[in-house]
Amino acid sequence: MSSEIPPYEERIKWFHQARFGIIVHWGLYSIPGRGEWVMKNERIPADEYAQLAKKFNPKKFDADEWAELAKEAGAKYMVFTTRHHDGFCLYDSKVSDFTSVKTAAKRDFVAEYVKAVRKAGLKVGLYYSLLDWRFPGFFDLKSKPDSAKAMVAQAQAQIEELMTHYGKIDYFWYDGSWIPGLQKDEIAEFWETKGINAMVRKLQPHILINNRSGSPEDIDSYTPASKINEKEPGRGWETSMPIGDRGGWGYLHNNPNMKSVTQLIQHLVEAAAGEGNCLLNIGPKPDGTVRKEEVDRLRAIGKWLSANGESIYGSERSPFDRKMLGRTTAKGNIVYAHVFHWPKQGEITFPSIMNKVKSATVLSTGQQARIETGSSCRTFLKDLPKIPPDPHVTVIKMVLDGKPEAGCWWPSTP
Ligand code: JFZ
Repeated sequence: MSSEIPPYEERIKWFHQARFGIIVHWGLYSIPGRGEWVMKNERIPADEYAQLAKKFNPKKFDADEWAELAKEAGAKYMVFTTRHHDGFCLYDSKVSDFTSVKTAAKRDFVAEYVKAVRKAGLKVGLYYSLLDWRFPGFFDLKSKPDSAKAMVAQAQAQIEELMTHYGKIDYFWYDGSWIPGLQKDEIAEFWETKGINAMVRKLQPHILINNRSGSPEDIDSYTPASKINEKEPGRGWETSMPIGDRGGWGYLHNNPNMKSVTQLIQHLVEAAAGEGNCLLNIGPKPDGTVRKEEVDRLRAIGKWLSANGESIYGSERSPFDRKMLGRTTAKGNIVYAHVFHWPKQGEITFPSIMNKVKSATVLSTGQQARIETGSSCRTFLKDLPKIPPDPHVTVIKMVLDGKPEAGCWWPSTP
């Protein structure tokens, strides 16, 4: 591997093409099925929690199945929890005995995952939590500085292992950099983030790194509280969310509040409209299989993407914003209108398009709309079906005579 770090514009290319990824939360916490924060939320002592490792022997774990499912969903990359806040490694670590290799399973799940994801032709992402709840120093930095130091040393060593033992890694997804009692601007110094990331980039020059290590790095990765926030053009950003509700990313035994396929597709469209990515989470069962509710949704998204992916992968921003109607993306001279709320007349009005619209076609069916222009710079698409052609989100592809140009602010009527 060459040690030259390619420029940002080069490294970020695949990420902007991808638009859709799958993150997997899976580990010891999948056994109790009360979410990945169960250890802390229920104040389970570390030695008691560690007993779960004796039971963790997922015979049905099949990394190829995960990777094939992600591919079927139309995702272009995956991210996997190599180690969450509980400290349990799903891979072989020289600096810890609390791993899936040294306990009941005796397997390196990260190795299996990386191999399968690569085989499926997807980009490989690794999630790693810096913090580890087993270290008392995490909770009490001041009076237990040695424990805190040991936690930092562990993170540095384990990240080096992850970056050394599994071949090319495309995306490093940090999490858990916060420390009780430390301010945001003290985090990077505590973890020695600069040094770790320099090491990561030396070992993996092409890698993308997210912004959760106390340093902005390559990608803004966040979970929206309500609305999705776009970042400045060029910058890679990603909105991550579970398919279920906010109750947890790891397996939840009863999780009736799953997002609908339509909701999930709309999230993806919204991210794509802002030139960002949607990273959707699944929380497989303790035996390694993915629950039916998640499988069904991923397959439905994949079906939608196979008909409409042209408007999503590699999407650019379009200047014609119609939030009441849906969201638009663009690609060169083409604009894609994603209609969330199909009008009952089967007629759609677009204001402000200064270009000539050469054609307007329902992407999934090929049906052409009749195009009319009216006063006040309106473009009317007519003769469309009264019932939305796609039950989730219908995409209309408009070919313009040049780069999309918005203008003519109402009520001015040239
Ligand atoms: C973190 C974890 O604590 C959680 O268990 C899960 O792994 C998730 C993906 O990441 O939770 C966060 C951390 C940061 C934000 C949201 C959830 N954030 O900045 O919006």
